[in-house]
Amino acid sequence: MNNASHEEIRQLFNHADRILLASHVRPDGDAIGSLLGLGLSLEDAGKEVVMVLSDGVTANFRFMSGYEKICTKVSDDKSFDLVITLDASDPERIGNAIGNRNIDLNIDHHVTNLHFGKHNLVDPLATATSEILAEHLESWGLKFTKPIAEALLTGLITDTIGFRTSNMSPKALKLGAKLMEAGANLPDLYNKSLIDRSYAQINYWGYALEKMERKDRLVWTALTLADRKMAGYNGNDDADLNTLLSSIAECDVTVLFVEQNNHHVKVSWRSKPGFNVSELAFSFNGGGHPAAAGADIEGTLEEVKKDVLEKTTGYLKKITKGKINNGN
Ligand SMILES: [Mn+2]
Repeated sequence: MNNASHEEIRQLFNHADRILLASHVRPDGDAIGSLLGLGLSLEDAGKEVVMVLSDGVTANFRFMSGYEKICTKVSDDKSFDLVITLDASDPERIGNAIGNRNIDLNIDHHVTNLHFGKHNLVDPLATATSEILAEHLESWGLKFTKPIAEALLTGLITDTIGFRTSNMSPKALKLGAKLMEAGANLPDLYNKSLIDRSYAQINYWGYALEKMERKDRLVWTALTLADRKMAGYNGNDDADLNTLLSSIAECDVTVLFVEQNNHHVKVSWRSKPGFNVSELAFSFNGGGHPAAAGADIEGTLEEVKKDVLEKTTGYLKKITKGKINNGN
């Protein structure tokens, strides 16, 4: 599956006036950062740009300049010369934000990406979609300004949880430095995107932590709709509880169930090095990275929990057995 050349991408941008950009549901820092990074740079190049996220910008990322330009839906009768998705491994991840438009350019770093665009730029070695943009924006004829550098550095910081995920590379660190040189303030963005939390968010964690369970080296818990209501938490995301769960030393894999409206559950897996939870997510039509993956699964919380825990336990048994057989 071939990637588009940088010259091809430059030509796509040159020949388009009206450009639609979208990223995934329950947006994280990289979804918002890559969307704003590319969107604002195309706007600076004189293009008419529409940026869309079907869930909008979560409250904790509203420090990013230009976020208010992001809308939640584009009317079906509006036409565009170019439709771009960012940080989405699968068109379903975009939600209903762009209707059934064809996707011209798919820029992403998930190893499970389905290469669904007419043109694709997928780099699974990149730590973030924002990293791909930081590396190539200039070769596409676009420029960095301070807000663009801030958006991309936020994406890089959040997807690497502060430059510490196992896929971290010298290249990502160098591109981080390049973004700092373009005006982004690392400590400030680090604090705003990874450290600052709301009272409701921590309170929401409390409900899930009370229910946390453990079997061998597997830990799991759930955030229910009732918990969300009681804690007064506004988002439908994991409230970054995954970061806390993955810090538990005694486990290899953690699973978090986030109950959504309309009979479906968002499931996310986190794993230690040596495990690949993206395979598990993929088997539930989800996707992600070896150490962090997720899927949206139809069913009640109890049904989904049973199915997911069964498959995850089976996967862990298979891997552990393989490790023993290999003598390591
Ligand atoms: Mn990402």
